[in-house]
Amino acid sequence: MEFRIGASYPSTFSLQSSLLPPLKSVTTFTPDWKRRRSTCIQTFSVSYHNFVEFALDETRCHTHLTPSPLQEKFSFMNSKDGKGMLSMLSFEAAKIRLLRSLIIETETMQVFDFAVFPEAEYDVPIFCANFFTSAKTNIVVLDLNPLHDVINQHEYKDKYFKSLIPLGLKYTQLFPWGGKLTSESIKFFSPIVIWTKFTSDPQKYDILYSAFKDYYKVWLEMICKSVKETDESQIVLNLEAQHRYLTWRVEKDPGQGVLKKLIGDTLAKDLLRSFLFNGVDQLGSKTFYDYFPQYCTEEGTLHKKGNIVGKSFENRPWDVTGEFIGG
Ligand code: BLA
Repeated sequence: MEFRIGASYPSTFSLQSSLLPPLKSVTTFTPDWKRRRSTCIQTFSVSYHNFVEFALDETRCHTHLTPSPLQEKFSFMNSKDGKGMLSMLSFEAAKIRLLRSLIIETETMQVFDFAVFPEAEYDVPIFCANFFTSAKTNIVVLDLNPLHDVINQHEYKDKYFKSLIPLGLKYTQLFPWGGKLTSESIKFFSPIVIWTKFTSDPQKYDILYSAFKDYYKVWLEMICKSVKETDESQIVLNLEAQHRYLTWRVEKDPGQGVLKKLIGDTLAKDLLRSFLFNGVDQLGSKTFYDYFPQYCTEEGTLHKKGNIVGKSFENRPWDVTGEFIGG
């Protein structure tokens, strides 16, 4: 494998030397990531490294992947207590602005955050796999996050999701709806979103792996088939949609608290803005409050007008035909 995690980059430890201050907190591990991994995840029956390796191999069957400049800075990091590790990978390709992956492994949890962002000339959805695994529970979002409205409009939904409804049904029947979630999130989800929670179970991980592979394969087909947009106003809309998405996730990602505990506020913020949601500072200049004015009251920064933002959607708000039934 050409770009195995932590194996072929001379800069693998550059972040440690440049950003992680306390040397004593990183001496627990030898440079062999596989050995470190076996001590970290011995209690888990899933390894998300297989997921990312599948995705990279599959992508390489279609296109040439070039390491992203981000790889220099973001490749490997230890947690503050020296007991956890974060492995990062990032690439670019034709039609793909950024493919990036974060795997966190500690004694008590594993996290997989994998996303692929198309160039603005393509209105293809953002591929999104977001899995949190602890001894007690698994929190899963797997989706092709739409760039444009799939709730009130049919055009974009028909273009990308109509043919995928049967695939979505196959997996959403196996993975029941995960219950209430931050209500704005639903606008970033597609009719085939897998949003679920389950307790640890090797069989479930097999199904999740299979869902991941199927979803990724259809996403790759989409990006391969997509035709470059030449209408500047449409490109601007795609760009704004991506920026809005990044702005949402950088601000509201429920993993922020965990990340801050693991690596501290400053590194967590840098990881979020510069790596995970890279582009938030470059693709647009609107702020979180421009996109989500309903949050102004929550933060108390503006007048007390607007919605109370909370959790909604107890049940799956899409019917079996992919029609939105969430009100
Ligand atoms: C919980 N993660 C969640 C939830 C969602 C997502 C919907 C349920 C709770 C909620 O909605 O507030 C994921 N939400 C998404 C995604 C989108 C979205 C993918 O809007 C895309 C548009 N998650 C991570 C990382 C960690 C992590 C890096 O991405 C940890 C380091 C953890 N996610 C995590 C945890 C919870 C969670 C701990 C539970 C938090 C809670 O219940 O409050």
